[in-house]
Amino acid sequence: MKYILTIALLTIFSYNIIAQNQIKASAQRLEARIKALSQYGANPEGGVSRVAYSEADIAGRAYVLQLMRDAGLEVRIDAAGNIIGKRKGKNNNLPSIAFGSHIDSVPGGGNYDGDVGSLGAIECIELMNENKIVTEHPVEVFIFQNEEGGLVGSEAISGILTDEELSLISSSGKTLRQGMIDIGGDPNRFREAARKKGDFKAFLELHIEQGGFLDAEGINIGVVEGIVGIKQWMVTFQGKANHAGTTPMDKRQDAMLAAARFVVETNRIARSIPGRQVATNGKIKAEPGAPNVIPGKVEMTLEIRDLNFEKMLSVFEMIKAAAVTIENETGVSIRYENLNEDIPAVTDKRIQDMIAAAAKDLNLSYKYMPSGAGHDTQDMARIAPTGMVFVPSKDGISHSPKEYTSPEDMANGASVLLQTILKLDKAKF
Ligand code: HGY
Ligand code: MN
Ligand code: MN
Repeated sequence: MKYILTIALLTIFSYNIIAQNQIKASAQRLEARIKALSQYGANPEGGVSRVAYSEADIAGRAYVLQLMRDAGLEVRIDAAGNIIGKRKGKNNNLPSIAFGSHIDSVPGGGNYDGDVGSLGAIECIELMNENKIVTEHPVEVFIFQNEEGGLVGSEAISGILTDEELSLISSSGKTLRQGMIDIGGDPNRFREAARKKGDFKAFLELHIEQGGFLDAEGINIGVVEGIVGIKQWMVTFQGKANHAGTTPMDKRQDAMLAAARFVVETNRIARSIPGRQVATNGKIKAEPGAPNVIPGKVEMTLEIRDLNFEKMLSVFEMIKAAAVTIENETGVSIRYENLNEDIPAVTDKRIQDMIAAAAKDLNLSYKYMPSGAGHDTQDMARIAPTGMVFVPSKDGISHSPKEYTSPEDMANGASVLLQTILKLDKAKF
């Protein structure tokens, strides 16, 4: 009799293990929620312009906050304006397992960047509820504020946001200070949002790849090994406005000419050295901005990215050296103002391998790879071991209304995220 009972218990136990590591996220629920979220800031091209602190962002935040509440999370907005949902574990003295992403977008962006990781995190809570899973560790879902404007929310959580940064102007036209107030934070207390090393067992983020490797190779899951550093400057070209008709070509101090040559040099230098570094001039403003006036002043951004911070700085030095020639030949002065800096971050090898094992258990193909995009995870890596799960971006398109990830790929990512959380919950480290 005892023997039969043991076999019966073992069968139930092993069934439970098999069942638990085969839990599949709901592609339908994720698709419905991505569609619902995409209403907030929908643009005519089929994407979103849900820039941080805009009315659309505030409405989108209310939508995801309600989903979190409905999933039984204890939800709060921290002093920096991040949305945080907590689910108790069996032992709440243990550090949390944290996971999440962002829902703000770039101007003219897509419906998946950040949204897949945010809704995927909530999906994991739904799956825990449906499968009556209570983890040992408490878990926390994060929706970071203003990721696109410089990882602002995760900078606050990791304790590196500064008062000076609060005066920066965001894509919404508001200062970070005003934006933080508008989303329920308090710029006079934002430092209270900071969390310290040891608060989290780990931080995980599900995100679309935003590049084309997974899609081109037909691979389901990306195991992110590292995230590039990002450095951004505002470059000001100061020439002399003058009459476009009466000023001879050899008597001009044309700020637009200097800026145009700067763009060519940026591109040439970034391509001239081996490696994956990238450099971009993404935003430009010419003054006074009239067809019959030689531009006296141009403001243009420069952004450099690479997994190696020293290489980023050396590319910048090469561009500055080339700019001296431009100054001498155009009579236009060129100066640089730091805008934003995110250092490269490697993810935790143990967690990378948990993600790979989770994909394998779910019969999903996977590859280890770097991230060419910046993410909140690189800030969280300052205070916790981290892991990132990528899912394919169709044709590698992102930061565009044409951004697309299929419901099946979103669900695969959320299923892997849940299994990684459960593996972390049992892991001894
Ligand atoms: O710009 C980036 O890499 C990210 O999408 N914020
Ligand atoms: Mn993102
Ligand atoms: Mn982005």
